[in-house]
Amino acid sequence: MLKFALPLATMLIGAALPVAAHDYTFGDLAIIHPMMPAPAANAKVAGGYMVIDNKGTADDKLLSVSSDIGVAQIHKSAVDANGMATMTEQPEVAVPAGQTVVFEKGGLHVMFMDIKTPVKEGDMVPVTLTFEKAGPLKVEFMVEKRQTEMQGMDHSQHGTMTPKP
Ligand SMILES: [Cu+2]
Repeated sequence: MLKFALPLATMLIGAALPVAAHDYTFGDLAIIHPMMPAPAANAKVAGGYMVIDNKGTADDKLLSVSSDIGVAQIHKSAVDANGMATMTEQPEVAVPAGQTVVFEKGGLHVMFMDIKTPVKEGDMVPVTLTFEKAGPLKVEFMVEKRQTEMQGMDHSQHGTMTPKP
């Protein structure tokens, strides 16, 4: 019986992973549910989202993000006075003491570009988040089901974007 029960249990755990929330705690910082919607086949860009919770009494700053799958940058989406959607690279993101910073569609996000290693739903993508005080923290972005066309439009303009040095 055990011979058959073990693979079944493994399969069930494997199936449950992609929908499970996950988070990381490093001292006073919590990185909650870092994820990216699965990019379209052959797409070279993807957005990454998460919540950063600073439970401490000292301010910190997210200075950079990096990943082996390609180029990673911190971006912020906004709509300008003319109603045009814009995206700008952020040199840093303040994570003040006692506050929560949300990376979400239409706002702050991690931008993965020039993706060289294909990613698909269910993958866990290692990403290093480097903070001014907390230092480099390693997390994994969970690749989730691809979102609607709105999500694709959100990042379509990145197709021709070249990363700055
Ligand atoms: Cu972006």
